[in-house]
Amino acid sequence: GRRGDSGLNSLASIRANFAIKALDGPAGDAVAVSVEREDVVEASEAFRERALVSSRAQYEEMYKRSVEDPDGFWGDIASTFFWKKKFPVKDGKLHSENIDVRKGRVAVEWFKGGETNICYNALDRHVEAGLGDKVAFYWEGNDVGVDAKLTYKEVLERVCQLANYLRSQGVKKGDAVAIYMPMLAELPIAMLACARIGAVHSVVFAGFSAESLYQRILDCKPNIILTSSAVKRGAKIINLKDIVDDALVRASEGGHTVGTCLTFDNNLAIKREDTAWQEGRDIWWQDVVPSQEKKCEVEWVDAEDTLFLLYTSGSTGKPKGVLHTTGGYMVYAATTFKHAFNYHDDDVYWCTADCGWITGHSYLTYGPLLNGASMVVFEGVPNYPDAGRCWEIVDKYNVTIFYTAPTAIRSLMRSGDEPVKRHSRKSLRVLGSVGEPINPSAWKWYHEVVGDKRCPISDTWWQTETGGFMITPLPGAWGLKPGSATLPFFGVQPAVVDENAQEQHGECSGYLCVKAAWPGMMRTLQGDHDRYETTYFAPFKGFYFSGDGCRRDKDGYYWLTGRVDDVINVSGHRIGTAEVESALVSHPMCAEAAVVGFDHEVKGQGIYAFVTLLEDVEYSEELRKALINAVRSQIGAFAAPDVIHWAPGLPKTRSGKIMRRILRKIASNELDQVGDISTLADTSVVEQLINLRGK
Ligand code: 6R9
Repeated sequence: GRRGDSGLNSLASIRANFAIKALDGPAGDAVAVSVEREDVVEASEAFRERALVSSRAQYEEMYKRSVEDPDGFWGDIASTFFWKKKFPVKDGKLHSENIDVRKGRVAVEWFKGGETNICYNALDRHVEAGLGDKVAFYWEGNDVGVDAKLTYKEVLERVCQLANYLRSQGVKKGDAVAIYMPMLAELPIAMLACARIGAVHSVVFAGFSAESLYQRILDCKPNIILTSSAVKRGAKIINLKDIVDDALVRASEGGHTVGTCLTFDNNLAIKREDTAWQEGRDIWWQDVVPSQEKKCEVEWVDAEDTLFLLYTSGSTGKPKGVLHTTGGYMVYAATTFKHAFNYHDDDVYWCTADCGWITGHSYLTYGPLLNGASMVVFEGVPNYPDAGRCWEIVDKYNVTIFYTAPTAIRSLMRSGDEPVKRHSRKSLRVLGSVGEPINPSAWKWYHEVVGDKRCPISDTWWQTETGGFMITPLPGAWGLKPGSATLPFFGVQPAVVDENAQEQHGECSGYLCVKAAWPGMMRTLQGDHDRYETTYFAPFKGFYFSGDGCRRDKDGYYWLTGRVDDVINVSGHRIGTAEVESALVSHPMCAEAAVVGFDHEVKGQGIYAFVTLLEDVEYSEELRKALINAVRSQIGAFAAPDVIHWAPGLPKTRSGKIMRRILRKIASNELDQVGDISTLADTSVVEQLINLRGK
């Protein structure tokens, strides 16, 4: 399999029936089979001369302080930002934390009582320091030749205009604002405008369906939604406004009416006059925003006031609204960005993520802007119009730091070296990877072909919930091992634990947890603090549980092995199997569905769905398409199953629990490894399923 070349097996595939509730069986058995790899890739002397941290010893010293004196360590860094009111020191501390459910309610606060504004720190601060004419965004459109440039001063003006408009609509501190937009410069601008007035942005990736958007709207109840008329991705045009209209109708029926829909006309597909329009609710951005004042008073907020909500998938139920606050997140996003990419003022940074995901929040918007960086904002996809597009853009803007996902790397790798080598790429200094484990063969291609062996690779492990990087190389500080995210960031105390919540020491493998709070961590789940505690802090008492499995080698390097819960990682997007299952069973012909992940050459994991139809319903191609469409319309196209496997019955225990371990083996065609099926209520189901493989 694809992951085979890493010598690692995912805990998920071995501890197949793992559920957070039932931690049954030994944890360490899975990744222990890994092969030790000794190829260590060191940075060049020239690179190390410009490294912010240039040796492991220097890191160890800084790390030691960061965990022994977190308040001193983070307080010093926080002091380099602008605070309207400096954060107070209480009993020698700048933060308070309880992450142990046995000791009471889980609660984390950093810099509480301090007043600041992240938009002010990301924009005004730089303009006031004389950087107003520095380029903030090099916007590159989906189509070649369509581009725009915005300086810090210009971004600030646009942010102010939008913020003024939002205020004029009555949006105030603490109010939620939904954003459903493609990667126009207006998307990060919209986020910053919310932050400026203390409003809480809730960005929904513009690939989600109307149903998903509606659910998120119902959960956070915004009175205004920002969108654009359409989006062009590659050669496809999608009318976003139609999707928003649909979601808003559902929201009204569901009990929440959104008063204003501000639509950016990006001049695609449909003309203004042909756009479905609801007078009183719908407003063209261009009609009301550019006429606003270019100055807007900042709303100073407490460090612990909410900055944003971002919904993410879990192993059960509906998506969770991960809530991040202002001060700790600001300090953490900025510091991790600077160190993991060895950022210098003359860098040009490009992150290919969409603002609809956490990477687009922390490392396309806040992290780089807080550092005063110039960055590329790209509307399109990496292989349009061809596989050379990324490197063409790298050369066009002299990109020095390039940050993308393993799925993009693997897909470009399949087009061969020529589209890469056709372009010079001589500006590149650092390469980054995020979203899923990067297999060593893709790592090596990225390093050797894209980076000409010159650029260290920062494989950054983190999550929506962590706000920023947790385990990541600091380029130049220590040697890299292809496939390993290497060592913890400052202030992060990872713990590898077994199923009894016992921390393992030295070389080991198990569940990846964290044993103390860090500034960027989420504070709660929107409207559901109990779920926050049960999901993240109850499974292993005394720890934050990440949902990932990992191994730690003799050098202390971490090797992430994938999710150990029922979350599938498709092209770096988290998808809960339960969500896909519920979309499938929403189809009137579907009686039952069970979804598992399988290794996919490009996407990392693909979605494999076992579907039982109602009695007397015949399988057909048409039905297969209809089922896939049900998922598209309930969640979004990116969650469409790759395989529908007709299942007359599903393998269940006598207590009715579906044995996913068996389904995973059938999905990955490891039919000889189905294992013990004696606990099944009906063992003949397995053979039936095997016979229907590929049918
Ligand atoms: C940032 C982001 C989080 C999950 C996480 C893990 C996987 C992310 C990774 C990685 C191995 C890396 N993941 N980065 N696994 N190596 N460098 O992707 O956030 O969408 O919340 O996903 O992604 O499984 O638990 P999010």
